[in-house]
Amino acid sequence: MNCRFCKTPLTHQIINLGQTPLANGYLHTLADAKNEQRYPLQLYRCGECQLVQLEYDVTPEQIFNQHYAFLSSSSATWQSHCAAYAAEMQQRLGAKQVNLIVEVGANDGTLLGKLRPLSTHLLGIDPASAATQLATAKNIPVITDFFTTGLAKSMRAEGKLADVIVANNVLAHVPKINDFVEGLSMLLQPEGIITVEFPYLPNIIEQTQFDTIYHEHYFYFSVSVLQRVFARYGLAIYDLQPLEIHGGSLRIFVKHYSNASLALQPIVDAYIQKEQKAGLHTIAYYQALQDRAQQIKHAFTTWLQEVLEQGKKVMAYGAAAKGNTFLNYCGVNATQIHAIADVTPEKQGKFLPGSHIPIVSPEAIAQAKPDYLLILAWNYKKEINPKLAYTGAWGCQLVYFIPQFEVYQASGLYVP
Ligand code: DWN
Repeated sequence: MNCRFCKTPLTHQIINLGQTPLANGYLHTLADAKNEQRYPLQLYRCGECQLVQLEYDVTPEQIFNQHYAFLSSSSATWQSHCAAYAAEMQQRLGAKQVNLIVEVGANDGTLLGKLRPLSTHLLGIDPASAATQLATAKNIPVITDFFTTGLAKSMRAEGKLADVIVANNVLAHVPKINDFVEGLSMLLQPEGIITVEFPYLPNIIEQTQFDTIYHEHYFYFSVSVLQRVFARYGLAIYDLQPLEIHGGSLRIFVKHYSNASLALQPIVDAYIQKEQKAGLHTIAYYQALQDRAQQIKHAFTTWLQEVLEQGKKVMAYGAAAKGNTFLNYCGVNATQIHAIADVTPEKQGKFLPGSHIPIVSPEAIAQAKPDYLLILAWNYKKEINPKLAYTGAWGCQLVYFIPQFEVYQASGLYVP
């Protein structure tokens, strides 16, 4: 595979997570397992432009289709994150409404719905039809398709240039990054703003968040690399904000270089200097990730075997895509974890990809009374721990393995 940005052959493998099914490819029935495809999940760094990316391309059409299961509305944390984004943009845009806000990767319209007061027109673009149907039901105009330069050109020809383009948690999901960023540049008004959010690469490496690696995440970004990608299309990162969401993300703000109001904030250069000092441009920086992931795998599988031999019952909670990377890398299945609870109605009754663990509603927890709940949506700990406090009534313990092994008495008390 060649680098998707600069076309240099990829030679530096960072971590190999084996052959895994699509992390959001939930099975409707166990019979579907016979058709389940597995693909190489290997992370590489381009030795030329430093872009960190998957070595193998599962096509977006195979991922973002009518079966794509992620929904933005699935957690209160994400909903409040979207509300905070709307408040931030309100402050940056001022009281006057803009004409058009476009969200690429609009999913079910959760975020666009919160931006209604900021713009006279909204438009969502997303290829996942199950999600865009929910956006349409909220009276949000959507185009159920991939965002490309072709779509940007046709919108430009119709005079539909965007004052704001929201590309939060989508740039990392697009293998044709050059076409995508060129399209953003084409669609953006001369004075417009683009925002992009993504899990920040140093957090993934330094906190061993290897479960964030899955086939729909083609890229893992640093500020230094993204600045170069945007510069190729006359765009510049001029401001950024660190975010807690998804284990530690960044929100970057981008304008045309030619934009007279462009003012580079010191924080951008500070991050670039910090990345240089940490050595993100060196092989050594990434070297220990595979070992640390292996250590977490060993700790988890040893713990699981011990508690099962003691006759304990283990359930999981939070059927997140990242949880499937974790379970499949650890080789765990439904003979060990007999069910996973999840609040998302569209996931209940289905089965996890690879492990084939059945997904049940949270109500099933009180019936099963597990001794342990393995929390796979660890990035939502603050929301989940209080929600599961009731399981302390029968002594249940909440177990986390990423970013490190932690056990909580379900009443929220940390068990050292
Ligand atoms: O890039 C992406 C990020 C933004 O979100 C997508 N590729 C997919 C997704 O990542 P994820 O799959 O790791 O996170 P989710 O999809 O938000 O997974 C969380 C799961 O946990 C959902 O299925 C909902 C569930 N959940 C729950 O059952 N109880 C979540 C919370 C907070 C809860 O209290």
